Amino acid sequence: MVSGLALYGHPFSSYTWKALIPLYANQTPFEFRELTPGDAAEGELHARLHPAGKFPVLSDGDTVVIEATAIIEYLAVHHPGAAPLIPADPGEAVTVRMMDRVFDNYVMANVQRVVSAYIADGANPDPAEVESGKAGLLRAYRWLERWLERNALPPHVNLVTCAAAPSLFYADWVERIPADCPRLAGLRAEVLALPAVARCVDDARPLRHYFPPGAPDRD
Ligand SMILES: N[C@@H](CCC(=O)N[C@@H](CS)C(=O)NCC(=O)O)C(=O)O
Repeated sequence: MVSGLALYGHPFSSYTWKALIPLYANQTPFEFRELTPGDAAEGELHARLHPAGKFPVLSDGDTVVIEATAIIEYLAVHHPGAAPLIPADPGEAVTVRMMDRVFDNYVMANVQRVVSAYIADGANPDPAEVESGKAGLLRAYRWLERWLERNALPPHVNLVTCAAAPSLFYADWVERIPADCPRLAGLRAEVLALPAVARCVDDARPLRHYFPPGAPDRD
């Protein structure tokens, strides 16, 4: 067990970014425990920390927090900083939590569906999985475009930004945000410009060749 705050994850992992963004935004001191197959941290992850060996995982002394959303909620309560990760207003907090679920369940999940098909067979990914994932992304894009007609994200890091930034970053690589979703494309550009997000993007830049469907030459 590490004393103090430690985050287990990988610099190319979208959900690791989701937990890193609030830590960077609030300049919270922590140790990053990068997971490498076969190393001690990875062994600990599978043996003890996570029921499915997934990451990120936050440890804070004897406390272990899994699930990126719960990590952000935990940071908001126990390690608050300048960026208000969860709005103080209960009504606004409901919206923020709802949108966090939208980005995880309907954007990131569809990215993972396509990526998993390429991990299973890079040369011949299951076309049904790829098509379903891409169709799901387009549905989510159009829903988000309509939501953005009446709503906006705050110009600082909060729970929604943490979910939106990595999911939109990778989603656009899998299925480009179409021209009829200009608000969503604008939101992607805005969140990627936040310093905490740009740091994650830059740190992962040397690893792009690992992106299973192939990374485009942009961003
Ligand atoms: N619901 C989890 C999802 C975490 C997740 O899917 N993490 C991926 C990395 S981005 C992972 O652990 N992949 C390795 C695996 O599934 O074994 C969360 O929000 O933390």
